[in-house]
Amino acid sequence: MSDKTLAEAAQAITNGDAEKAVDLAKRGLDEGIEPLKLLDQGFVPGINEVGDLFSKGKLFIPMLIKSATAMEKATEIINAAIPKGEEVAQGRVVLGTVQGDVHDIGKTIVVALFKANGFEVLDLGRDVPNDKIIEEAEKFGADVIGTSTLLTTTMVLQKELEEELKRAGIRDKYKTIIGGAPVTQRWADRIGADAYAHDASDGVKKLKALLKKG
Ligand code: B1M
Repeated sequence: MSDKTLAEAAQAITNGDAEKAVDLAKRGLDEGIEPLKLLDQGFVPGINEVGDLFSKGKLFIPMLIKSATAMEKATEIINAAIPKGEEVAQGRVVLGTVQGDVHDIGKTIVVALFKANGFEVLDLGRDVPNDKIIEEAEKFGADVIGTSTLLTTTMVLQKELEEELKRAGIRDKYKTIIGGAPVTQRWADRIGADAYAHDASDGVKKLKALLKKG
């Protein structure tokens, strides 16, 4: 039963059918499918297929937007179903998608999972300038600054954030974590970020490790 729901979830995204995606998100949760499984094995393969078709020129912007809307609506329901973490004060994280980039579906999943694991998270949203990220981190008393980017053209903003923190003399106050589809461990090493995470669960692991080191 649940395999059928997962396959249908992917299909609803490739069809750009928001109503169906919402129904399937609810149905999947009712069937007892774990929220992350529902995303990773249901909806995410659907949006990845859309991305592949788009890059091959077999699908165009209006359909990309329809599929993205369906994905956003389904993700909203599933994120809300991720169990809320106990306030165990694991640490404070400021997180956003870098300036010039409006992709936020993955970032929002990361935020939900960080919160579920007891981290206090300030979600700055998408298209956020680096100076705003730093200003908010200072005000929030963050331990960690996280950035997401899905565009190769905006990855450089993650590098510039490292540089801005150094210039301001506050790089040592924070740990930094980066993610997003084109981002790699190699990029993290190159720009001097403290951690890279390939998905939301990996992000939680990396965050815990970062804060343990002190
Ligand atoms: Co666009 N888009 N898009 N898009 N889009 C990509 C990224 C692209 C790869 C598609 C393609 O060509 N195959 C391509 C980028 C190419 C490149 O840079 N090399 C692309 C393009 C070109 C564009 C536009 C330029 C198109 C245009 O207008 N001509 C435009 C850019 C606008 C802008 O930002 N300035 C654009 C617009 C859009 C939409 C608005 C329609 C929509 C976004 C809606 C939204 O986010 N609210 C959209 C979508 C949906 C996609 C694809 C299809 C799917 C992205 C997604 O949501 N994935 C994407 C193709 C793809 O990636 N396969 C594509 C699902 C999500 C769960 O995964 O975001 O990777 P992801 O997040 C994961 C991990 O990466 C990680 O954990 C998450 C959960 O597991 N992670 C972190 C992410 N952030 C993290 C942070 C961490 C840790 C882990 O710590 C801080």
